[in-house]
Amino acid sequence: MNRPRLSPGSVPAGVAPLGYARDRATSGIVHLGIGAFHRAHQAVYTDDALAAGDAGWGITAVSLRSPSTRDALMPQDCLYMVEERSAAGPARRLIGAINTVLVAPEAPERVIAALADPAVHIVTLTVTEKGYYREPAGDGLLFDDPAIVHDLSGAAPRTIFGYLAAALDRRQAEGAGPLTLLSCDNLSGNGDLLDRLLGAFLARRGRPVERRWTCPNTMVDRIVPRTTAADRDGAPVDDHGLVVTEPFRQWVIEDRFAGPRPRWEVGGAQIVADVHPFELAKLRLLNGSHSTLAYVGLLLGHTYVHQAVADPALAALLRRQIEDEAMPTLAPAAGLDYGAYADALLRRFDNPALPHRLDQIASDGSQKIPQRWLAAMVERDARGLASPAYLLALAAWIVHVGGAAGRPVDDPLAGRLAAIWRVMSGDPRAVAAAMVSESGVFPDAFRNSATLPAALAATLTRLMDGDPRGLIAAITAPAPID
Ligand code: CS2
Repeated sequence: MNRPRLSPGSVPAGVAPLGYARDRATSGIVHLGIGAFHRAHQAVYTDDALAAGDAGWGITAVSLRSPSTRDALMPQDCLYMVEERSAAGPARRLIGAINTVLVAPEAPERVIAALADPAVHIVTLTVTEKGYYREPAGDGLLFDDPAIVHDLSGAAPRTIFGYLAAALDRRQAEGAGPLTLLSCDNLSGNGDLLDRLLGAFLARRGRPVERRWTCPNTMVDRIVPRTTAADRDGAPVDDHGLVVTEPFRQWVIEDRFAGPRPRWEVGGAQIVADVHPFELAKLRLLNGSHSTLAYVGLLLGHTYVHQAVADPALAALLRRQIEDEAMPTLAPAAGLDYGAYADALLRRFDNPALPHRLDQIASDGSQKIPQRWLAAMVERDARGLASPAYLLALAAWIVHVGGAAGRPVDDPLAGRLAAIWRVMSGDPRAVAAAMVSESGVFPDAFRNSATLPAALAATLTRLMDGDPRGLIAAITAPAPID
């Protein structure tokens, strides 16, 4: 296909242009972990603020691993399109908020210099759950992880902690202003967690640095599947940075900035006193449902989210999980209608115009399920409540990490999880027990529960009997009326 490469001079008709003149010389924000999500979320809110006249807030984006995003974006002046997909057809918009992309392993010093630049006031992060090197079952820093050991040695950093520590040192030495560190990952209390883990890293390093940063909690939401070659081929211009997403987006940020910030609220961001209820609802209702659709959906032979929610059995299971098991763990909060939220998210999942692969969501489950399912399960257990839908999802996760379908398991703990299956020779009761006690994923309250480990073993045994639909039907059958 002979189409021009996206550039300032080749923006096709029908693509909403930038609403401001770019100044790529100044960045007020450094973003760690440039991927599709950041480009479809925080960069869009920043673009809105730039268009509203908040100059100087461009983004220096950092890839902590691969050069691919830099190689895609730099030849097109870091311009790219966001394509919103719905039944109404695609809506495309140009984004110019990213000034430059650095590849950390190639130029660690440039990354530290960017973070230490006095013009930078905010560091945003989307490094995925595993980028925080936390113990999944607890919240401590994985001091034994080779990357953390490496960063503690003072060599050129590899993790967010090494980079942030080096930047804080330099900012202190050079008298730069305070920093707001904004975690935008799907973790419970993401800002507090970042603060705690960074504090643990700095304490272990043994060299104090003056505390001149804040870590507000945030809730981020937008469904952004990985861009495919077909997506790129369907665009009106050759855009190597294209991201496809849904029309919906939400960003709730705790009002605890250390210094100035762009007016992200002009793009719809909510700046609030307490993010916790928003974050819990999002993790337990949206992300928790996503993970259930992923593991149970793959087991039932589905490929995409929209197919999985169209399967009546799976839809019934999901309703059970959302309404009967997750929602009762959410305390009433002003301005939050959980029923309406759940209905809206089921409509968002049912979006065939935006195919979202279940195996993408299934990745890194060991890092995701503690805050998506296990926290709610142990809370229910403490109140004497059973969680059959969650248990089935959890059993499906265990089947998934056993590699049953011959699919590669994409998870930092894949080796450990596969070893549990091997050592236990696939015996469901033994596998369930060892997953709970040895995987490092389950919190103490789960491991020590008088009911949960046994209930999980029973559910896994029934699931492996080979009739998942029968098991779903048994769980979702309406209660007999007597
Ligand atoms: C998904 C999330 O991949 C996953 O695990 O659950 O990325 C989800 O699409 C976003 O959190 C939506 O905001």
